[in-house]
Amino acid sequence: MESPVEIFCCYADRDQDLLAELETHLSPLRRQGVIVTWHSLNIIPGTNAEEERSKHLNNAQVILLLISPDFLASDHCYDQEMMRAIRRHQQGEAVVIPIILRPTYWEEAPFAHLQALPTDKKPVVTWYYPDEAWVDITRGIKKAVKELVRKLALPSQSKKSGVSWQDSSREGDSGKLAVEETSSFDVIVRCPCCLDQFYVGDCDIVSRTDGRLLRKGPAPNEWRTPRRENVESLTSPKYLRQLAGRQCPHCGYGLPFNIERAKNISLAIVGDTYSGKSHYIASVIHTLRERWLPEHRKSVSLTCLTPEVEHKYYHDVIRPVFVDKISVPATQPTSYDVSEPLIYELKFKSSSGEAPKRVNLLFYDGSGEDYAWQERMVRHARHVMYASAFIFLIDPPALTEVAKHIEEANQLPPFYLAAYRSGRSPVHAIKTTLELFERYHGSQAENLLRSLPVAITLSKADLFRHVASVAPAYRFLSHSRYGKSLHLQEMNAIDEEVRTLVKKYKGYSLLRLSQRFSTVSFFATSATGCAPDEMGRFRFIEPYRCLDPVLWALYRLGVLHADTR
Ligand SMILES: Nc1nc2c(ncn2[C@@H]2O[C@H](COP(=O)(O)OP(=O)(O)OP(=O)(O)O)[C@@H](O)[C@H]2O)c(=O)[nH]1
Ligand SMILES: [Mg+2]
Repeated sequence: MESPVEIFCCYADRDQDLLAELETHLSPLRRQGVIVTWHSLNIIPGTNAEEERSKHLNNAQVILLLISPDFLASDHCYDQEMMRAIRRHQQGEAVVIPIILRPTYWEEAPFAHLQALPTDKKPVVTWYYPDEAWVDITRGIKKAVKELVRKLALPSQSKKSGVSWQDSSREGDSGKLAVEETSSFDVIVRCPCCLDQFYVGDCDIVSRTDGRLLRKGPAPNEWRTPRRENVESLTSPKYLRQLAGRQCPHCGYGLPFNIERAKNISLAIVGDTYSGKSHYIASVIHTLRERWLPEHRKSVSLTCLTPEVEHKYYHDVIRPVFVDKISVPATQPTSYDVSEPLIYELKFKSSSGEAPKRVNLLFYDGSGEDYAWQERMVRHARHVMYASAFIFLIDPPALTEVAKHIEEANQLPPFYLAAYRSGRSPVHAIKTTLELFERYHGSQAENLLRSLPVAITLSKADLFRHVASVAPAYRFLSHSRYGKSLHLQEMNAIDEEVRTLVKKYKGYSLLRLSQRFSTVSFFATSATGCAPDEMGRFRFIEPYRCLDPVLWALYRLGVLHADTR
């Protein structure tokens, strides 16, 4: 909620003095911007009083009934305002709080069942120190407002989500890449590391130059709403000099600087051990930087928001594969509960002078063992449950018939195929993911899965060159063109090709499983372009089609336009 809660006060004319007292005691909440109050004395002479009154009565989120014998005796207060207020309360549109001003016989009134103030319903004027009664009332109102804000905050988050996706199915938008922003702030976000949700306003702000705490988040017993609603920007010179950033209030993870402004898109790259995940992620990053970005430099920029994670990934995977041309070892199953993803910001420049639109792409490189068992996945690879899209990698020789044909072709050293025989079905990792996703999301799972893009991807597509019966003319064995827009037709043709291939090699379980998804497409990619030798060395590194599943998912999520012709 951005605006203060509007409070309407119903009172009898004879209680004007007590209304003034109440107004005075509520002034701290008004100053904090938590509430605004309205009553008939606010009516400007010359305006239509009745219209004004009913407009505010119908809009207020909290309605105070100032109860006294005069209130109950007044037809206007009783029949018009009070009854209307109670109806709104019953319909869940407003919260009604009776405030007992003077001794009154109200036990049988229509509001008798509502929680009244002050505490113990002792009329204000009967308190020895009436100020104490007003303080008690102010506290009660603050508590009610806080509860109301808490209830309203979660649904309002989806309306405020930073990016509203374009209807990217429109034709004729070729040559454009775009996202649209509706509002500049998300108040509630999910930590990319521990994956818990939190209010951005609750975060500590720390210096990224010397680690100093610059501003502590509100304490648990503090009135948090103002800081949650008015998230402090980090663009002031004071913060910029310190490269200030926020920290997750749950796990202390240093959040990307744009956490509240960019939509986080988590591309879950899931596959069994040896399916090629690490080489694939390295190749996606390499291709994004070296091939895709140069084509779009005028309209998009790509920035790594996790330089330390990238540095380690560069050292462990990207440099060995792309510079030294050697294969990297299997990713070890993690013993940590949380894993830090690689995060890249895609910033779309705007020609109209508006603020640039941003999305963050999140990549988690997990071990195949962590995707093979629900018990491990739920601890070490929970990100799959919050995925924006899935890229399932299938190792072609995991399909028995493909392995047989490669063996017969006798072009690869035997050690190469031996490694594939993990004994698990080629669809094991997909099934485990699906089961956990359904278990976690319950009745929502079907709906979520309907809209989630799922790219079923044969990794190591270069291996098909060793299978004599695969025509070299297959499109997936050619390089992608990363022109101005996405070539959807070509992707659809590859989807057909790969489905036919999977059928030909009797990958029926994979085809059956694919029917569980509504937004699904088949791909074939090669992260390296060739297989490593016995020493793990590649003759050359020439990835192809690795970006296809990523770009397709971004298109399906409405981030990118496609050339649909
Ligand atoms: N022919 C070929 N081999 C590949 C390709 N990508 C990876 N490999 C080989 O496949 C093996 C497994 O690749 P990884 O990327 O380590 O597989 P992973 O899915 O990360 O495996 P885990 O980390 O154990 O879960 C390595 O020996 C790679 O050299 C490819 O595009 N083509
Ligand atoms: Mg790996």
